[in-house]
Amino acid sequence: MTDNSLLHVGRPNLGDCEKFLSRVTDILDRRWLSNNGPVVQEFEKKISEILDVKHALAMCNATAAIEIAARALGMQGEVIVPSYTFIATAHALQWQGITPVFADMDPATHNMDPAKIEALITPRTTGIVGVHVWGRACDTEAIESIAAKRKLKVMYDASHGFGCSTSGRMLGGFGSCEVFSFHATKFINCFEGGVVATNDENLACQMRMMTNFGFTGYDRVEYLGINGKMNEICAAMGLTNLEAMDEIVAVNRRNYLTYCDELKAVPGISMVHYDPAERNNYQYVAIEVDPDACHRNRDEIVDALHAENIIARKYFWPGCHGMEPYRTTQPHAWKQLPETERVAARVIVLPTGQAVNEETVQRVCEIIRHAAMTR
Ligand code: T4K
Repeated sequence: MTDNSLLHVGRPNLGDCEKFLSRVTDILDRRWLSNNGPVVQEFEKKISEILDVKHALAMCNATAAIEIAARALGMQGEVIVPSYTFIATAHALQWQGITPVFADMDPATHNMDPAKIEALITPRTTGIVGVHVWGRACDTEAIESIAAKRKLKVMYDASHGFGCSTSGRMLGGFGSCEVFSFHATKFINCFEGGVVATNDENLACQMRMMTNFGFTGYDRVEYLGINGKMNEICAAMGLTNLEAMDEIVAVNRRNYLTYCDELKAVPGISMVHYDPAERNNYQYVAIEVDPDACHRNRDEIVDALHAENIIARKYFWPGCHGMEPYRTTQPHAWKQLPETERVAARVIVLPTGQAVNEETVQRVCEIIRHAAMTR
């Protein structure tokens, strides 16, 4: 797992380690380690400024944050989500006793296709959770217009989308709230962490209390709460990494452009592109393998990469609907998800971030080119 000869997808990006360690020393000196400490407050303030939202609530991870947000929004019964997402989106809902109902993707964007949503709405539907896959915004306008018409709640799993924009507006302020992940593998990490961003004062207040057992005062509990708090060390890591945000984007962008250049002439391989007119974090380099145009299929190319110690990933294959418990509880879901089934079997996510330089990208692409063009 920690073998440095392996090139992983998701190698953490790091800011100035000395700065982080000095923050840790301050935390230890202060003996204030958790429960809305000063570093968490500073982290929340920075995040709300970057996202241009009124409230940013730091939490222990994005999965717990989705659970808290869904519960605070009163989501229950059925909620529509894409199947093409990390399993946490669906699990967070199911863990709250909510049935995730899977909508198919638009193959052009890898995001939930709004045209597929209405047919899935039943009297039990209470909400929609959109996901900004790879940090590319899902169609917030279409989703929110369906939700308004059908009186549904909307929130977004923006786990991939920190620092990204749509139509020039930062992700974070759409729907009732948006949840970001600051897991080790994300563009900016807190070791583990999540943030809920919202402009809704009441919702923010309620989620803040729920994150701290429902306490509203020393001896007063007003909500069924949970412990969803972020600790001071995680916030210190987040603050330190935020200071390196521009540098990390520049490295990711350079890697992405090198991948684009190196792979552009390989038959059957296409890049998932980022719109240069938007702000992007370029944290995911995803390619699609067209088995009809390429000598090898996706799995064979991944095997070729793994054989050379490059641990490329098949995110998010086979889609949530193909994983338990949904595979058993919703055995016919796949019939409504032809694009998810097709595209999920084609995608490879390649290594990027600070652990990867142009030379490494060239080596990865040479292996792909060789595998794709020979039999
Ligand atoms: N919603 C979406 C759309 C998400 O993508 C995620 C998380 C969530 C919700 C939930 O967010 P959190 O609750 O985690 O905040 C990894 C991450 O664990 C997961 O957070 C992330 N999505 C997902 C896309 O990737 P796995 O199952 O692939 O993890 P694993 O252990 O295989 O690690 C991925 C790669 O990263 C490995 O090749 C090794 C490398 N790695 C990992 C860690 C932790 C390192 O090099 N260093 C490290 O410290 O899920």
